[in-house]
Amino acid sequence: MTGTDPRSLTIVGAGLAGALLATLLAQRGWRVDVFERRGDPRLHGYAGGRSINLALAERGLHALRAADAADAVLKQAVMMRGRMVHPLHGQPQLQRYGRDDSEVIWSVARGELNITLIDAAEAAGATLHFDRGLESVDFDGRTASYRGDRKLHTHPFNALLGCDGAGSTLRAQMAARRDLGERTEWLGHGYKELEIPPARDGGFRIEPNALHIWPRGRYMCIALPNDERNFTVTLFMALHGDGSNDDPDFDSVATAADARALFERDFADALPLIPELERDFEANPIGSLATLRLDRWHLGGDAVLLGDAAHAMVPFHGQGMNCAFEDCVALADCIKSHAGLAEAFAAFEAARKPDASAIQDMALENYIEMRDLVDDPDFLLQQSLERKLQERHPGRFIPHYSMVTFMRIPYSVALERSNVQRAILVAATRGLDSLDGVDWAAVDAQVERQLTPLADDA
Ligand code: FAD
Ligand code: 8R5
Repeated sequence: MTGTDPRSLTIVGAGLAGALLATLLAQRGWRVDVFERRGDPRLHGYAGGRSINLALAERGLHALRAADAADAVLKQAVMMRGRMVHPLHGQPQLQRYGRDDSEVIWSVARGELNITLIDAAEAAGATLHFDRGLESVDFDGRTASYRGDRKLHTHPFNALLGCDGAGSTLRAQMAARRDLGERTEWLGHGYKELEIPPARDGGFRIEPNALHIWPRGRYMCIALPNDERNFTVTLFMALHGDGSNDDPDFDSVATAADARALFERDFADALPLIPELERDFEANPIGSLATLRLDRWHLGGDAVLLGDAAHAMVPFHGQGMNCAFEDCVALADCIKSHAGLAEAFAAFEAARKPDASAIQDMALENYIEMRDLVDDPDFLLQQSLERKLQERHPGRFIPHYSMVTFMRIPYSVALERSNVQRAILVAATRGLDSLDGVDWAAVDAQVERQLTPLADDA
């Protein structure tokens, strides 16, 4: 056991961030202990059991490359080239995310990904302690107590790195020492997971290489492919009605029969794909959605938070894990380049807080885009102009989605540039129904004036 050895670090949580951070730090010569509340997923299967998949993009992939884990993860991933938009009436249409198959996102199974990262952490020399849930921290005595095997286990620490997710116990323990300025902004919408199983012949029932979206205005369904040839469908809608419209909500769609009626009316092409709709709807809980903001992520050199524990976000940009992975690389770099941990944690917080806040805001905005705009003619015209301007101004005008998903420029820079670009797109297409009437000279001049070129390696 490492304890107060100044070359040792204690990570709380062996989820996605914890396991990756353990790998990066162990590779750099730190003695790393990781305490995880759940059992070892390699022995007991992944907690929850359901196959949940996540979209992995360039930021996350880059971090996995740093831990030499990218190839193992991509081997089990399904490529998603774009959004397959399923309108209420008419045929589904693929909207590509990028210019070609080098600009895609990847659907990965959370359980397999976590296991790959836990293996990498152990191979790099980290020590994992499963069935050990952090319960309390004595910052003065520099010990932490973990519950497991029906006992409390107390271990000394040099510093605690909080990767224990949105409901972080370490965050609560830090907050008891010092006000972290914590706010939770509830979205007021929830989600429910359903499943499209493989076809009778064992293949995929719908296009596998896409992220499917059924946009319905103020609510939607999405589906991500799994390498087992099934899809995880997620229904997002308001928790409660506000009386201003007839939209469904989780109060009024409460029973399995209500869910069937909703799908018959609004998701008719998806309904025959979900044979266990009733069972899924009754068995799976309603997930909640919120943005968590903190003023402070660290307590001197004693403890620091990262990933969901520091900045949980709504899921609509598919960036929670990608951002958490980017945090891991940033924190490992700060620890390497600063003499003391207090300085390292402060530098990490200063560098990453504006970026976390930017992706939190962009994730909220992307709900509107996904549920409402993806089949809106004005929005589609703005998107086609966005692509034209990318061709006309390479390295200068870069589509919003690409900056977030295919590049590693800071999220805060992506947000700032997206706002400038959106104003240009909206103004240039106002009143038009095709790009024929665009005043190219004026638009080109605006682009040149308002946007600086980005470096090639951004
Ligand atoms: P987690 O992965 O949640 O890990 C926290 C770990 O800490 C867990 O292992 C937990 O058991 C452990 N723990 C908790 N409390 C304690 C304690 N007291 N002591 C010890 N251990 C503890 N992000 C994307 O980028 N793309 C997506 O497509 C995407 N899809 C998602 C789909 C779903 C259904 C959900 C719920 C989230 C999705 N996300 C996605 C977000 C992503 O899952 C999170 O942002 C990411 O997992 C954050 O990593 P983390 O390590 O901070 O937290
Ligand atoms: N997370 C995602 C995107 C953006 C897709 C696009 C959106 C489910 C709980 Cl809602 C969502 C995206 O703009 O076309 N990329 O990846 C993942 C998403 O939801 C995940 C699966 C989810 C939390 C439930």
